[in-house]
Amino acid sequence: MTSPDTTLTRPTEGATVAPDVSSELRSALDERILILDGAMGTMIQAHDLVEDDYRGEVLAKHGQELRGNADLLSLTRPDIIEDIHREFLDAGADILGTNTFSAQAISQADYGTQHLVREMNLASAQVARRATDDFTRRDPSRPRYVAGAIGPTNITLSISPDVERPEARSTTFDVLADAYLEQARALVDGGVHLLILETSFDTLNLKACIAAVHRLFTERGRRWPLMLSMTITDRSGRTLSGQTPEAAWFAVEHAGALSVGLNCALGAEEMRPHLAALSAVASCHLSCYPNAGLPNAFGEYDERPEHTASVLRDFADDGLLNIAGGCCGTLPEHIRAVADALEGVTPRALPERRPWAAFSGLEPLELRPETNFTLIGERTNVTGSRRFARLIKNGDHEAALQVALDQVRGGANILDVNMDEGLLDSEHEMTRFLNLLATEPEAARLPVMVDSSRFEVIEAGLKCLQGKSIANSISLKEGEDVFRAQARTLRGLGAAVVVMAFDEEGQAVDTERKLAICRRAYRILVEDEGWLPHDVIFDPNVLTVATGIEEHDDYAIAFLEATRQLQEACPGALISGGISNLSFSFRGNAVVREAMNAAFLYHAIGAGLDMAIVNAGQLAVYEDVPENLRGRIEDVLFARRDDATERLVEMAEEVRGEGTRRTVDLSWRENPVEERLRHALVQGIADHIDADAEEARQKLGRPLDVIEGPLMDGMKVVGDLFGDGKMFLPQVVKSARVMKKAVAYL
Ligand code: THG
Repeated sequence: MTSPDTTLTRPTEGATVAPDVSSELRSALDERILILDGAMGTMIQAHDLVEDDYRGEVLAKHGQELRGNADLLSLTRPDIIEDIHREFLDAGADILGTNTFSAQAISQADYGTQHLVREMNLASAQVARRATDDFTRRDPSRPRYVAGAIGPTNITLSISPDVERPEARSTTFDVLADAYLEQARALVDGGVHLLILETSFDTLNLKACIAAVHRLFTERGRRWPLMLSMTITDRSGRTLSGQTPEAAWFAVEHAGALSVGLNCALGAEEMRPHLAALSAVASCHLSCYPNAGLPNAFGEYDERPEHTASVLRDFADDGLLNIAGGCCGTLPEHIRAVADALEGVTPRALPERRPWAAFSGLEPLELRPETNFTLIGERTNVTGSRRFARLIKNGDHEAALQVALDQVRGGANILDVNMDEGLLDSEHEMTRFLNLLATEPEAARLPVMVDSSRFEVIEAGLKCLQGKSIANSISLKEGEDVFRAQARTLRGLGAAVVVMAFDEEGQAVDTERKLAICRRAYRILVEDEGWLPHDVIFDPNVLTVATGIEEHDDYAIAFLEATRQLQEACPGALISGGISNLSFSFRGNAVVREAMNAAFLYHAIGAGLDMAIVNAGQLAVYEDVPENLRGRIEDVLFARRDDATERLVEMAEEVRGEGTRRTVDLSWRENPVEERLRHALVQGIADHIDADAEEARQKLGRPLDVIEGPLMDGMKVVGDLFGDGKMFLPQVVKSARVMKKAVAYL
């Protein structure tokens, strides 16, 4: 028995794979702004097609309604699709998008036509190629191209389909990637010249598509040029899944795309600030194909072609365009007007790639040269926090999320998440927690560092994150082959990587081995595997000092020295460390631990450390560590005396206490009001600021005297400490908050 569907002839034999046109396209893009076609949907609607048109012969007996499944028409009414393509070519389009926006198994499942995915894509590519080949033949001086169009699908990987269960997802990264792969494979077999991954409303979907396409490239031993196009859903300037255009760009930079840009949802006018934002960061070509304005009361697009064209012309004049066309509601007249308006206008010059690191969550995090220091919050770690471990084990996700929020509010720029615990299903917990984190906008702003000693857990974590994330960590522990394979997987997922100074021989403890291992890893990653240096983060192992074991005496020195030398040895790479490891031997004595961590961090930053995993929000200020304690700590750090550990242990007994957060040491409240204000500013304590400001006002007279007097004096201290590297930006931000509160009160 044959079902009607299988009577379709598989056009595989007739398939012609397109030649590689990347260099041709790149030189065309140097010369002029290339024109994309307009909307397929609107043009199809104008044909008033009925159910039978969608069914054709092959689906005559299909059990479900098919009207509205536009991509089927490439199989059942290729004549109409070819006519539409020709109208757009005639209007001046250089590049046609295939009629395949929803032609993957996930979207097609709605119509029960997922078995036709390959045929639909082959047929769509071929019908578009018939049109472009004809135009190119007639005017070889102006070749036309077919871009295989891949839409976002009807699911979103970053958002729960169930309001009751925010951690739930409709499908997985891998299932989505497989669907994209099937589609992309058929498109290239059908002869498309390039691929356009468009209307991206969730960058995690887009990353799954990029992973699929890269798999295809590996499979075929060649690349096809990629266009990426995101959709900013509304005037909020965010994608549907909440990302800014910059954050999205950093997350997909690894795709090596020919272009990135915006399409759909907005008219050209509304796109301007978002396109400008993208242009400021994207080092590839820039595209824009807006809707014909915003929909009117009837949901129709009625922006006049001249208007669309004049706005795009403005963009071009401002150096924001390399590729332009139209999305929903744009007709051949729009494309003609756009092509005319952009004729002869100089395209946007390809910018240099920034020479610094960038990560993202919902928002971007750039480590510009002037970036003081980057804090990675350590508390969302089941091995690093008994409390967090308990919350995860008990399934108290609300409170676990609050731990992340506390790190953010404490000044973390990145969140380290670790679920490595023998009794936990770490992959499952990582996935669940990261999915949950994505629903908390304040925490989801930040990039995530996925921390695990099991590579599968890292991979699982990265597949939940739409931003540019960091894998923590890999090493040469299991040799070079495993290292390379893991690095390739991470790169395919668009992650940056922490490399621990660890090799086949074990963990590096002295400066020479730390350097030698990092150098070797750098050679492999940057010189062989083509990693960007700033996607590589070296961790030269912060090891515990003051253990009473003599061999450990030089651990801090070795870390600092390795940090200093790595900057020259591995140019461009970043250096990080887990600071709290240093003080494990003083577990239970928070005052000493915080003081040790603060002093070590201060010296490590001085040595060139770029970022550190710390207990954000509980960082002591170096200058505030009492001088005698600081002296004894520095004796330990720099192995300045044989009895350094003993002397620190001795003092530790005297200062035993609970540390910054839990101690309610209110002795500073007894000082004169000017000093109290200074203390509050430096420490970022807002609790008493209103009362103190009031007291100062009564003492000094006018509110302005308080602001210009003790408050400004306090901020000057903050400024000086910051200038000397003794305070970090997050601490300064806290000070600024206190200042603001005082001023508001006054
Ligand atoms: N390098 C890299 N990643 C790392 C580390 C590193 N990840 C894990 C760790 N080291 C950094 N994170 C922490 C987290 C917590 C603590 C130390 C390092 C810590 N926790 C308290 C303790 O164990 O005493 C827990 C106290 C509590 O239960 O609240 O000190 O070096 N790349």
